[in-house]
Amino acid sequence: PPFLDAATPRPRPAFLDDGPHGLFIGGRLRPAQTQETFPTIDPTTETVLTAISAAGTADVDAAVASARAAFEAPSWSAISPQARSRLLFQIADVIEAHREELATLDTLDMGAPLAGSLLMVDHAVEVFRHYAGWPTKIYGQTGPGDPSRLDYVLRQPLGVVAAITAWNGPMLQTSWKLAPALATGNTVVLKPAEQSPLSALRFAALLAETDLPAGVVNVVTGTGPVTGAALVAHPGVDKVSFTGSGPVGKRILTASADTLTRVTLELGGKSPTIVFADADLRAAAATAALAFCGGSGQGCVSGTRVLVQEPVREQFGELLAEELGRYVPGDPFHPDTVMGPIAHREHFDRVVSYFDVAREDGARIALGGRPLGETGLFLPPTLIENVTNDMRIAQEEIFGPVAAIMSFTDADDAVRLGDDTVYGLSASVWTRDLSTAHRTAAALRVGTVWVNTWGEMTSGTMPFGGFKESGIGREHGTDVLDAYTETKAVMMRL
Ligand code: TXE
Repeated sequence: PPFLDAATPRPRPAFLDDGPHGLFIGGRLRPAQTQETFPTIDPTTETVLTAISAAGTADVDAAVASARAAFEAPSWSAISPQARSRLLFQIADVIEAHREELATLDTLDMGAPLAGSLLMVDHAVEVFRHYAGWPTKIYGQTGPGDPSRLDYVLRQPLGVVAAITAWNGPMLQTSWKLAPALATGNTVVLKPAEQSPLSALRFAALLAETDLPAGVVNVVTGTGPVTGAALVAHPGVDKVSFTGSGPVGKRILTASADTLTRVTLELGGKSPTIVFADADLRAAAATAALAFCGGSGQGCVSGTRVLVQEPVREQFGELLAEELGRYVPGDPFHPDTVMGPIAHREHFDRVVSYFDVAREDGARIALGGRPLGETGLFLPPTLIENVTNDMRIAQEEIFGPVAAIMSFTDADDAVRLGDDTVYGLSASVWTRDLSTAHRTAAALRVGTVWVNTWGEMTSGTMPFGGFKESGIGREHGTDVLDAYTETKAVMMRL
């Protein structure tokens, strides 16, 4: 498919022209008090989609105050678990009813192929339905206390949650943060990434049509250093749940020290795809290609280091090259497109800069390695050889369709190499040997291991997060209940 296909209609949801695209505070969309806006840009055409309000400190204050008031109001704090559950099902239904519009907004905003954005929106629906089941299943405990006392443990919401998301999966991340926070009884101020804020604002407008009390969810748009930083430092925020880069994650953790705000961080990765010689090599090659080209490689779990056991290194390289041929970047609205543009210009330039880094370090670009087309931010799949694991391209998160291919000798060597980065988010292991699979999965210091597959997501049943510098805490699973609640010990003398 061409980069911008004249025959493919470019939808323009009416919402885009409904401006001003204000903040969502107290159940209403309203312009920022700053009166300032910033443009959001379509990476396929590099044209401005619309103007978005830029929230300042006073706006963040208003959003946090709104979330606090909603948290304390009986309409949220005193509702039954069943009623809270029904509200979450209602949110899922409203997303589902607008799935095409929300997916279209994400594709316009950050360039993912429309089919991929639809999958993400459908996933968001499932996530809200998953968490709709939790309010009625969160139990406290009784303690084994002195018989003359009744000891029990209450599990209570934290209060106001600041949810800060990145641009690479807007609706997915919105659901991952909001659904568990609301299921456990918190209220939320969401700050979407400035590069892709549209679906969060449309979602907010849709929430106003549900029975969710005003102020339970608020949305502030703006840049990280202004809006995000004001939110993180706000004394009225009880918890920050952040998805984004390592440096910002560390800054948030440092800032939280003053107020001891609870923090969950979901940061980046440099995840290995580990292919043992006994694996189904064709399936492994197809998935290894998907693992770093899907979403144009802009995924925290992207498999950007392909580690292949020595005897099959050559054969696997050929199979992988063949599979990479399927990832021709193109117009994300074209039905045949499997890979869209890079999400925004600054990031595109950063990814491109790594091609020189690779060459300077003595690696060889075997495939791809240069921008495509004149308009739009398109990059081809790029495979880099002659790499040693200490090179920058093997250590730093590039976040584009770029992978380094290396070889290993045995399972110990695979684990050593796989773990040899500051990150520990995920790994994909390919083998037909059960012992090798289980031993390698147990040994790797990562939060998720996929065996003979990659990138599979659950609606929220499995914990997700990173070891080492890939983050702190977990989203989903049962861990997430701890992440959004406090326990309270009550001891009563009888
Ligand atoms: O992230 P930032 P960017 C990695 C990936 C990417 C790099 C940079 O390698 O190339 O990070 O991406 C908000 N206080 N990941 O620049 O800046 C910001 O507004 C509070 C991996 O987009 O971390 C946005 O909403 N908030 C990752 C969010 O943080 C601040 C996904 C992420 O922006 C802030 C994205 C501040 N001081 C990038 N500064 C993953 N885990 O998947 C920024 N923000």
